[in-house]
Amino acid sequence: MIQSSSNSPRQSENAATVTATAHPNIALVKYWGKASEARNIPAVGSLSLTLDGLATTTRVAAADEDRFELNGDTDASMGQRAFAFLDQYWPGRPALDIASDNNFPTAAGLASSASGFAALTLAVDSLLDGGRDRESLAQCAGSGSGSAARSLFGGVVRLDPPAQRDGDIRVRQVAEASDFPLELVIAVTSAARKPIGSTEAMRATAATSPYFDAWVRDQAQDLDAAEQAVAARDFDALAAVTEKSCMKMHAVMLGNDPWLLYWNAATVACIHEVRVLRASGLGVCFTIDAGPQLKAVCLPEDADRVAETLAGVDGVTDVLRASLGRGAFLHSA
Ligand code: 2P0
Repeated sequence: MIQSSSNSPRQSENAATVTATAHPNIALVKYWGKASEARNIPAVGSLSLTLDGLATTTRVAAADEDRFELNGDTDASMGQRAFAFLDQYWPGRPALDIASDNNFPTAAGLASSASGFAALTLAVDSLLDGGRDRESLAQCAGSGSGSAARSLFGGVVRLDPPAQRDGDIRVRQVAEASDFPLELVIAVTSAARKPIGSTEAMRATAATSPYFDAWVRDQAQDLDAAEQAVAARDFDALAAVTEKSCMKMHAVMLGNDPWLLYWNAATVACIHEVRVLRASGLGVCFTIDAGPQLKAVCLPEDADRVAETLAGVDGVTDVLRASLGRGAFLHSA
Protein backbone atom coordinates (compact mmCIF):
# COMPACT_ATOMS: atom_id res chain seq x y z
CA MET A 1 0.00 0.00 0.00
CA ILE A 2 3.03 2.27 0.27
CA GLN A 3 2.95 4.46 -2.80
CA SER A 4 6.30 4.70 -4.50
CA SER A 5 7.08 8.27 -5.42
CA SER A 6 7.88 9.02 -9.01
CA ASN A 7 11.60 9.46 -9.61
CA SER A 8 12.40 13.10 -9.26
CA PRO A 9 14.42 14.35 -12.23
CA ARG A 10 16.41 16.46 -9.77
CA GLN A 11 17.73 13.58 -7.71
CA SER A 12 20.33 11.40 -9.29
CA GLU A 13 20.19 7.67 -8.78
CA ASN A 14 23.38 7.49 -6.81
CA ALA A 15 24.38 6.07 -3.48
CA ALA A 16 24.15 9.50 -1.84
CA THR A 17 20.35 9.32 -1.86
CA VAL A 18 18.86 7.94 1.34
CA THR A 19 15.24 6.83 1.56
CA ALA A 20 13.29 6.33 4.78
CA THR A 21 9.69 5.39 5.47
CA ALA A 22 7.71 6.15 8.61
CA HIS A 23 4.15 5.38 9.51
CA PRO A 24 1.80 7.79 11.24
CA ASN A 25 0.74 7.00 14.77
CA ILE A 26 -2.56 7.54 16.50
CA ALA A 27 -2.53 8.57 20.15
CA LEU A 28 -4.89 6.82 22.54
CA VAL A 29 -3.76 9.07 25.37
CA LYS A 30 -3.43 12.42 23.67
CA TYR A 31 -0.70 15.02 23.44
CA TRP A 32 -2.12 18.54 23.54
CA GLY A 33 -0.15 21.56 24.76
CA LYS A 34 3.52 22.44 25.08
CA ALA A 35 5.81 23.03 28.04
CA SER A 36 8.28 24.80 25.73
CA GLU A 37 7.48 26.13 22.30
CA ALA A 38 11.13 26.90 21.59
CA ARG A 39 12.18 23.25 22.07
CA ASN A 40 8.77 21.83 21.15
CA ILE A 41 8.51 19.97 24.44
CA PRO A 42 5.02 18.61 25.16
CA ALA A 43 3.31 19.61 28.40
CA VAL A 44 1.90 16.09 28.73
CA GLY A 45 2.91 12.54 27.87
CA SER A 46 1.05 10.40 25.35
CA LEU A 47 0.55 6.78 24.35
CA SER A 48 0.08 5.78 20.73
CA LEU A 49 -0.30 3.04 18.17
CA THR A 50 2.09 3.10 15.21
CA LEU A 51 0.18 2.06 12.11
CA ASP A 52 1.13 0.13 9.03
CA GLY A 53 -0.25 0.78 5.55
CA LEU A 54 -0.38 4.57 5.76
CA ALA A 55 3.13 5.87 5.15
CA THR A 56 5.40 8.77 4.38
CA THR A 57 8.41 7.94 2.22
CA THR A 58 11.15 10.54 2.09
CA ARG A 59 14.24 10.69 -0.13
CA VAL A 60 17.11 12.97 0.80
CA ALA A 61 20.23 13.82 -1.19
CA ALA A 62 22.95 16.43 -0.96
CA ALA A 63 22.31 19.19 -3.52
CA ASP A 64 23.51 22.60 -4.59
CA GLU A 65 20.59 24.36 -2.88
CA ASP A 66 17.77 23.43 -0.49
CA ARG A 67 14.68 22.07 -2.22
CA PHE A 68 11.59 20.50 -0.68
CA GLU A 69 8.82 18.67 -2.48
CA LEU A 70 5.72 17.22 -0.90
CA ASN A 71 3.67 14.79 -2.96
CA GLY A 72 5.45 15.89 -6.13
CA ASP A 73 4.97 19.65 -5.67
CA THR A 74 7.23 22.30 -4.21
CA ASP A 75 5.84 23.16 -0.77
CA ALA A 76 7.37 26.41 0.49
CA SER A 77 5.78 26.48 3.93
CA MET A 78 6.52 22.84 4.77
CA GLY A 79 10.00 23.32 3.30
CA GLN A 80 10.66 26.29 5.54
CA ARG A 81 9.55 24.32 8.60
CA ALA A 82 11.61 21.27 7.61
CA PHE A 83 14.82 23.21 6.93
CA ALA A 84 14.51 25.30 10.11
CA PHE A 85 14.22 22.02 12.01
CA LEU A 86 17.24 20.51 10.24
CA ASP A 87 19.35 23.61 10.92
CA GLN A 88 18.83 23.15 14.66
CA TYR A 89 20.16 19.60 14.72
CA TRP A 90 22.64 19.72 11.88
CA PRO A 91 24.12 23.23 11.97
CA GLY A 92 26.38 23.77 8.95
CA ARG A 93 24.66 20.92 7.10
CA PRO A 94 25.01 20.75 3.30
CA ALA A 95 22.12 21.89 1.09
CA LEU A 96 19.59 19.11 0.70
CA ASP A 97 17.12 17.99 -1.91
CA ILE A 98 14.15 16.43 -0.10
CA ALA A 99 11.20 14.70 -1.71
CA SER A 100 8.47 13.38 0.55
CA ASP A 101 5.35 11.46 -0.43
CA ASN A 102 2.32 10.55 1.64
CA ASN A 103 0.06 7.74 0.52
CA PHE A 104 -2.81 9.30 2.52
CA PRO A 105 -4.33 12.81 2.90
CA THR A 106 -1.89 15.44 4.19
CA ALA A 107 -2.62 17.74 7.15
CA ALA A 108 -6.14 16.37 7.53
CA GLY A 109 -5.90 14.95 11.05
CA LEU A 110 -4.23 11.73 9.90
CA ALA A 111 -0.89 12.45 11.57
CA SER A 112 1.08 13.26 8.42
CA SER A 113 3.42 15.51 10.41
CA ALA A 114 4.30 12.56 12.69
CA SER A 115 5.31 10.26 9.84
CA GLY A 116 6.80 13.19 7.90
CA PHE A 117 9.22 14.37 10.58
CA ALA A 118 10.09 10.80 11.62
CA ALA A 119 11.01 9.80 8.06
CA LEU A 120 12.92 13.06 7.50
CA THR A 121 14.91 12.67 10.73
CA LEU A 122 15.89 9.09 9.99
CA ALA A 123 16.84 9.83 6.38
CA VAL A 124 18.93 12.91 7.20
CA ASP A 125 20.62 11.21 10.15
CA SER A 126 21.56 8.34 7.88
CA LEU A 127 22.82 10.64 5.12
CA LEU A 128 24.84 12.94 7.38
CA ASP A 129 25.80 10.95 10.52
CA GLY A 130 24.03 7.65 10.98
CA GLY A 131 25.09 7.70 14.59
CA ARG A 132 21.97 8.36 16.64
CA ASP A 133 20.14 5.65 18.57
CA ARG A 134 16.35 5.37 18.37
CA GLU A 135 15.66 7.41 21.49
CA SER A 136 17.90 10.25 20.28
CA LEU A 137 16.25 10.11 16.86
CA ALA A 138 12.87 10.29 18.61
CA GLN A 139 13.95 13.32 20.62
CA CYS A 140 15.19 14.96 17.44
CA ALA A 141 12.00 14.19 15.44
CA GLY A 142 9.88 15.37 18.38
CA SER A 143 11.45 18.80 18.23
CA GLY A 144 10.09 19.04 14.67
CA SER A 145 6.64 17.76 15.55
CA GLY A 146 5.74 16.42 18.98
CA SER A 147 3.90 13.35 17.73
CA ALA A 148 6.76 12.42 15.35
CA ALA A 149 8.85 11.19 18.27
CA ARG A 150 6.47 8.25 18.61
CA SER A 151 6.74 7.13 14.96
CA LEU A 152 10.38 6.10 15.45
CA PHE A 153 9.06 3.09 17.35
CA GLY A 154 6.56 0.42 16.32
CA GLY A 155 3.58 -1.14 18.10
CA VAL A 156 2.43 0.68 21.23
CA VAL A 157 4.61 3.62 22.23
CA ARG A 158 4.72 5.81 25.33
CA LEU A 159 6.16 9.30 25.43
CA ASP A 160 6.79 10.97 28.78
CA PRO A 161 7.56 14.65 29.18
CA PRO A 162 10.98 15.56 30.62
CA ALA A 163 11.50 14.60 34.26
CA GLN A 164 13.17 17.96 34.93
CA ARG A 165 12.83 21.40 33.38
CA ASP A 166 15.27 21.59 30.44
CA GLY A 167 15.39 17.78 30.27
CA ASP A 168 14.48 15.65 27.25
CA ILE A 169 11.34 13.76 26.44
CA ARG A 170 11.51 10.01 27.03
CA VAL A 171 10.09 7.65 24.42
CA ARG A 172 9.85 3.87 24.55
CA GLN A 173 7.96 0.98 23.06
CA VAL A 174 5.57 -0.59 25.58
CA ALA A 175 4.35 -3.44 23.34
CA GLU A 176 5.31 -4.93 20.00
CA ALA A 177 2.70 -4.84 17.24
CA SER A 178 2.26 -8.61 17.62
CA ASP A 179 1.82 -8.46 21.42
CA PHE A 180 -1.63 -6.90 21.26
CA PRO A 181 -3.00 -7.09 17.71
CA LEU A 182 -5.40 -4.22 17.15
CA GLU A 183 -6.85 -2.79 13.98
CA LEU A 184 -7.67 0.76 13.07
CA VAL A 185 -10.67 1.68 10.95
CA ILE A 186 -10.45 5.31 9.93
CA ALA A 187 -13.66 7.00 8.85
CA VAL A 188 -12.61 9.88 6.61
CA THR A 189 -15.24 12.62 6.75
CA SER A 190 -13.22 15.29 4.94
CA ALA A 191 -9.89 15.20 3.13
CA ALA A 192 -9.54 19.00 3.28
CA ARG A 193 -6.59 20.55 5.10
CA LYS A 194 -7.60 21.50 8.63
CA PRO A 195 -8.55 25.16 9.12
CA ILE A 196 -6.19 25.62 12.06
CA GLY A 197 -3.00 23.62 12.62
CA SER A 198 -2.32 21.78 15.89
CA THR A 199 0.61 23.98 16.89
CA GLU A 200 -1.44 27.15 16.72
CA ALA A 201 -4.46 25.51 18.31
CA MET A 202 -2.38 24.17 21.23
CA ARG A 203 -0.93 27.64 21.78
CA ALA A 204 -4.46 29.05 21.98
CA THR A 205 -5.52 26.30 24.40
CA ALA A 206 -2.64 26.94 26.82
CA ALA A 207 -3.27 30.68 26.67
CA THR A 208 -7.06 30.76 26.88
CA SER A 209 -8.73 27.51 27.94
CA PRO A 210 -9.73 27.44 31.61
CA TYR A 211 -9.51 23.64 31.50
CA PHE A 212 -5.87 23.40 30.46
CA ASP A 213 -4.36 23.05 33.96
CA ALA A 214 -6.72 20.20 34.85
CA TRP A 215 -5.86 18.47 31.56
CA VAL A 216 -2.14 18.58 32.34
CA ARG A 217 -2.65 17.55 35.99
CA ASP A 218 -4.53 14.30 35.22
CA GLN A 219 -2.50 13.09 32.26
CA ALA A 220 -0.03 10.85 34.10
CA GLN A 221 -2.93 8.90 35.58
CA ASP A 222 -4.41 8.26 32.12
CA LEU A 223 -1.03 7.20 30.77
CA ASP A 224 -0.49 4.68 33.54
CA ALA A 225 -4.01 3.30 33.11
CA ALA A 226 -3.45 2.87 29.37
CA GLU A 227 -0.06 1.23 29.80
CA GLN A 228 -1.51 -1.19 32.37
CA ALA A 229 -4.40 -2.02 30.04
CA VAL A 230 -1.94 -2.79 27.24
CA ALA A 231 0.22 -4.93 29.53
CA ALA A 232 -2.90 -6.90 30.59
CA ARG A 233 -4.26 -7.02 26.98
CA ASP A 234 -7.44 -5.60 28.52
CA PHE A 235 -9.35 -4.08 25.60
CA ASP A 236 -12.25 -2.74 27.71
CA ALA A 237 -9.90 -0.89 30.04
CA LEU A 238 -7.96 0.48 27.07
CA ALA A 239 -11.21 1.56 25.39
CA ALA A 240 -12.33 3.43 28.50
CA VAL A 241 -9.15 5.48 28.89
CA THR A 242 -8.88 6.05 25.11
CA GLU A 243 -12.32 7.62 24.82
CA LYS A 244 -11.86 9.56 28.06
CA SER A 245 -8.57 11.09 26.88
CA CYS A 246 -10.02 11.96 23.46
CA MET A 247 -13.11 13.63 24.89
CA LYS A 248 -11.08 15.53 27.48
CA MET A 249 -8.72 16.85 24.80
CA HIS A 250 -11.59 18.11 22.67
CA ALA A 251 -13.32 19.55 25.75
CA VAL A 252 -10.17 21.49 26.59
CA MET A 253 -10.09 23.07 23.12
CA LEU A 254 -13.82 23.78 23.21
CA GLY A 255 -12.81 25.99 26.12
CA ASN A 256 -10.40 28.00 23.90
CA ASP A 257 -11.35 31.63 23.39
CA PRO A 258 -12.56 31.63 20.63
CA TRP A 259 -13.74 28.02 20.92
CA LEU A 260 -12.35 25.38 18.61
CA LEU A 261 -14.10 22.29 17.31
CA TYR A 262 -12.52 20.00 14.69
CA TRP A 263 -15.55 17.74 14.30
CA ASN A 264 -18.27 17.83 11.65
CA ALA A 265 -21.70 16.21 11.65
CA ALA A 266 -20.34 12.92 10.30
CA THR A 267 -17.74 12.78 13.08
CA VAL A 268 -20.54 12.93 15.65
CA ALA A 269 -22.60 10.36 13.77
CA CYS A 270 -19.60 7.99 13.82
CA ILE A 271 -19.19 8.46 17.60
CA HIS A 272 -22.78 7.32 18.07
CA GLU A 273 -22.30 4.33 15.74
CA VAL A 274 -19.23 3.19 17.66
CA ARG A 275 -21.17 3.43 20.90
CA VAL A 276 -23.97 1.28 19.47
CA LEU A 277 -21.46 -1.27 18.14
CA ARG A 278 -19.72 -1.56 21.50
CA ALA A 279 -23.06 -1.91 23.31
CA SER A 280 -23.81 -4.82 20.95
CA GLY A 281 -20.66 -6.57 22.18
CA LEU A 282 -18.00 -5.60 19.62
CA GLY A 283 -14.46 -4.74 20.67
CA VAL A 284 -14.31 -1.17 19.40
CA CYS A 285 -13.68 2.32 20.73
CA PHE A 286 -12.94 5.66 19.07
CA THR A 287 -10.46 8.46 19.10
CA ILE A 288 -10.38 11.74 17.15
CA ASP A 289 -7.40 14.03 16.52
CA ALA A 290 -7.03 17.60 15.28
CA GLY A 291 -9.32 16.97 12.34
CA PRO A 292 -12.77 15.52 11.62
CA GLN A 293 -11.79 11.89 10.99
CA LEU A 294 -12.89 9.24 13.47
CA LYS A 295 -10.42 6.47 14.24
CA ALA A 296 -12.03 3.29 15.51
CA VAL A 297 -9.65 1.05 17.44
CA CYS A 298 -10.88 -2.52 17.05
CA LEU A 299 -10.18 -6.06 18.07
CA PRO A 300 -9.19 -7.74 14.77
CA GLU A 301 -12.21 -10.06 14.69
CA ASP A 302 -14.59 -7.08 14.84
CA ALA A 303 -12.86 -4.73 12.39
CA ASP A 304 -14.84 -5.84 9.29
CA ARG A 305 -18.17 -5.14 10.98
CA VAL A 306 -16.93 -1.77 12.21
CA ALA A 307 -15.64 -0.83 8.74
CA GLU A 308 -18.94 -1.80 7.06
CA THR A 309 -20.95 0.19 9.57
CA LEU A 310 -18.82 3.33 9.42
CA ALA A 311 -18.74 3.21 5.59
CA GLY A 312 -22.54 3.52 5.69
CA VAL A 313 -22.61 6.65 7.84
CA ASP A 314 -23.80 9.78 6.04
CA GLY A 315 -20.83 12.02 5.28
CA VAL A 316 -18.16 9.33 5.49
CA THR A 317 -16.30 9.63 2.19
CA ASP A 318 -13.75 6.87 2.65
CA VAL A 319 -12.75 4.17 5.09
CA LEU A 320 -9.06 3.37 5.58
CA ARG A 321 -7.78 0.29 7.39
CA ALA A 322 -4.51 -0.29 9.19
CA SER A 323 -2.96 -2.69 11.63
CA LEU A 324 -0.14 -1.94 13.99
CA GLY A 325 3.20 -1.52 12.30
CA ARG A 326 6.89 -0.97 12.76
CA GLY A 327 8.92 2.07 13.61
CA ALA A 328 10.55 4.24 10.94
CA PHE A 329 12.98 2.34 8.75
CA LEU A 330 15.58 2.92 6.05
CA HIS A 331 15.35 1.39 2.61
CA SER A 332 18.36 -0.58 1.60
CA ALA A 333 20.49 1.25 -0.97
C1 2P0 B 1 -1.56 13.40 19.38
N1 2P0 B 1 -2.09 15.47 18.11
O1 2P0 B 1 -1.20 13.02 20.49
C2 2P0 B 1 -2.29 14.73 19.31
C3 2P0 B 1 -3.76 14.54 19.39
C4 2P0 B 1 -3.31 15.92 17.54
C5 2P0 B 1 -4.35 15.57 18.49
O2 2P0 B 1 0.10 15.35 18.23
O3 2P0 B 1 2.95 21.27 17.20
O4 2P0 B 1 1.48 17.79 14.77
O5 2P0 B 1 3.96 19.72 15.54
O6 2P0 B 1 4.22 19.29 17.99
O7 2P0 B 1 2.62 16.65 16.72
C6 2P0 B 1 -0.71 16.73 16.57
O8 2P0 B 1 0.28 17.58 16.94
O9 2P0 B 1 2.02 19.08 16.85
C7 2P0 B 1 -0.88 15.81 17.70
P1 2P0 B 1 3.37 19.88 16.89
P2 2P0 B 1 1.70 17.67 16.22
O10 2P0 B 1 -1.37 12.73 18.34
